[in-house]
Amino acid sequence: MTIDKQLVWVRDPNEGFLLARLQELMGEEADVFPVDNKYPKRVVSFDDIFPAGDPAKDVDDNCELMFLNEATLLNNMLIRYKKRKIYTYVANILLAVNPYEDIPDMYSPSTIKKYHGRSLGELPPHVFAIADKAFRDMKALKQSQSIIVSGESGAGKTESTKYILKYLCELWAKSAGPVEQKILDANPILEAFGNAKTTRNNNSSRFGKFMEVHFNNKYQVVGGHISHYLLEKSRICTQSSEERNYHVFYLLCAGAPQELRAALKITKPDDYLYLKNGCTQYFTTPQSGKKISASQMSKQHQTKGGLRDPILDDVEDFQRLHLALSRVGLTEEEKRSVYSVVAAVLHLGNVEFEEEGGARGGCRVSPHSEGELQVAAGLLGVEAGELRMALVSRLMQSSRGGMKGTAIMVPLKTYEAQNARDALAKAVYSRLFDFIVHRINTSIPFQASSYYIGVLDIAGFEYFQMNSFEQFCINYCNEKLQQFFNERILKNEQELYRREGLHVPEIRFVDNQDCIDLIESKNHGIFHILDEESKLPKPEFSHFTHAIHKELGANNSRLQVPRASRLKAHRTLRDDEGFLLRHFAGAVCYNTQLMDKLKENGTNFVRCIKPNSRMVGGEIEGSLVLTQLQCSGTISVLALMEHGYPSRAPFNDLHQMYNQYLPPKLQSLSPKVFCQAIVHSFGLSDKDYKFGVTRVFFRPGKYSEFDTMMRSDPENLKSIVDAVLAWLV
Ligand code: AOV
Ligand code: MG
Repeated sequence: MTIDKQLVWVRDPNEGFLLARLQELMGEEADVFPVDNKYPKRVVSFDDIFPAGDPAKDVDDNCELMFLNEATLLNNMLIRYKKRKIYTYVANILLAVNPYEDIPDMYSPSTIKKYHGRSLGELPPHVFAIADKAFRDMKALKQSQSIIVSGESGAGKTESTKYILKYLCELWAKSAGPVEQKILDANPILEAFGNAKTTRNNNSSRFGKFMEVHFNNKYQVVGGHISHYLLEKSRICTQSSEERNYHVFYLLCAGAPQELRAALKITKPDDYLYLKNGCTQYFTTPQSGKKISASQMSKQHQTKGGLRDPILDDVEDFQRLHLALSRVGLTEEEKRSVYSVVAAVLHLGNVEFEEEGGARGGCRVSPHSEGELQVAAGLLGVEAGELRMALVSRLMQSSRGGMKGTAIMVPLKTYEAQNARDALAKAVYSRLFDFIVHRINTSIPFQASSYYIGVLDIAGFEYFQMNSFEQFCINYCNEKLQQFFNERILKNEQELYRREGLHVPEIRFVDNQDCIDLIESKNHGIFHILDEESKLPKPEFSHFTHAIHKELGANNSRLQVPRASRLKAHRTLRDDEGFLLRHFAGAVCYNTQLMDKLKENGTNFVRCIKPNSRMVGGEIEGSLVLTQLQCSGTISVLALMEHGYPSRAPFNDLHQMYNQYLPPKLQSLSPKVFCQAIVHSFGLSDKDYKFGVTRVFFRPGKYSEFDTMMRSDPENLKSIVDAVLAWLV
């Protein structure tokens, strides 16, 4: 059948969607001509064709699109990105596309002021608007709030988190007082010790954090607290090629003053085995954000060879770290101790072992690294002899008849001593990280807090060529967070509509509960099997993998045996070498005191999107963005919002919030009648709101119109009051 040549979006594997004209409909498919004639005409299934609306028009809230579907959502984001509008909403959820460049005035003090006290949707979408909403919800609902920032590695979570904290601290501080400054100072410190360059992000957070800003009953900032999760420890000893260890090691080697480096016996990064896998790649300076030329760098501090980065200013970053450590209250002596521990880890990494020979079959510290051992022991404040013994032998307690017997020293083989050394380095560094977070927390003054706003920023979903236990944990966290999002936004929302009798059509979404069960189920989850394996006298990779497939493999669509053909991005694995878990974001311990917190609080979501894999500004790849939108559940939310009511307020709350603006005569109405009266009189169309059993619901964007009117000039209010009075009569 030939039809009117309607403009449509058709799915395309590279671009996400292509604009095309419908040519002919044939059964389940249609013949289409892409508008851009560099693409050939094609036959496309109806499932992959979406109505286009006006493809040149962009909107702030995707729910305002004339046709609401994944193609129009993607198009809206792409055309906005090209205009440097990086933010959009899907109802109350903020989508933030990483601009990879500074956008003038985007986060300036004047922009902060502009967003103060304004409802979501009054001004262009912004991360500040979400921070302001969290604050206003905290006040109105008298409930602590969480802002959950998610997205894959490099999508912009940490930067967004910093802007949210900046907004909260700058706007509601009594004055620019000590609490706010300390919360802001925490970031360069945490990043120096907990961030590193990976192939996906030059300043990748290798730990998760939940930063709380506490408020008193007058809603002024009175305190702060940081919780941290899952620091990646393997990085301390090894990094993949093109990746680096934690920033602080390079700051110390290349940025610290000569006197300090001499005292710590620190030379250049290339001299340390733990830093050997450094990269040559270009990357922006993580902390100062400033680019400098190689010639600007002090020659004396430049690092050589594979580790040199022409635009990284280690000197300036070291100074920033030093200052921030002072500001959170570390004395000169304490700072010296912190640097000593960092240096000790490097020296420890250079301690090598060799077979001792003889009947005992043990090993000894190689004579050429004896000096390193001495320095490491000195910096850690332990006896070199004790450290040596601890590295090359293991204490074993014999037992007889349940009684403890004599302790004997068992010599270790070379590879065992290497493992012991690495385990010690990891333990020392991660304790140092704990200490630093603890010190930051104790330095933040804390008065009686009534509520808080917590911002969650965890390491994003990731997969590398080699994915270890730590990627598994990171991805598991992301999986849990996705489940929370599904629950809060998709399940609970639909349940609420049902309870309140709104008759909104049901939306299906990808439920990831089965994936979570696969990991954490008590008797046969992956964690359980791992736990069992670790209790065996001789745990083995192949045995563990076999157990996983045997216990869980049959008929489990989430679990697969990796095959070289399927694992383009992965190393080729033999069947006994691993397993492939299909995460929500594609085929590739959590703290429960956190999940509970999130469940208690009001939630606000920021979904960060990575625009391209080259990490450059101005470039956006449709299919990459589309995959992230699909995986993050955003498309499902869009479907829900096509008929849904994202803003809602209990009658009592609305009554409390607005009765101060209305004359006493109206204030005495019961909350429900009060709400009915003002909503009816306000002039919203019937489609824009619905009355449930306990609350009133608004279509996307409508509550903000309503709120703005209610709080705006008296003339508006007067006309509303007149209309209410007329309605009541
Ligand atoms: P992530 O936190 O989501 O990744 P980041 O917040 O570290 O990602 O962002 C990565 C890089 O993108 C930053 O270092 C900046 O160069 C740039 N960037 C991000 N947001 C902005 C912005 N709003 N304006 C300008 N540049 C930005 V990870 O921690 O790897 O999961 O684990
Ligand atoms: Mg990060």
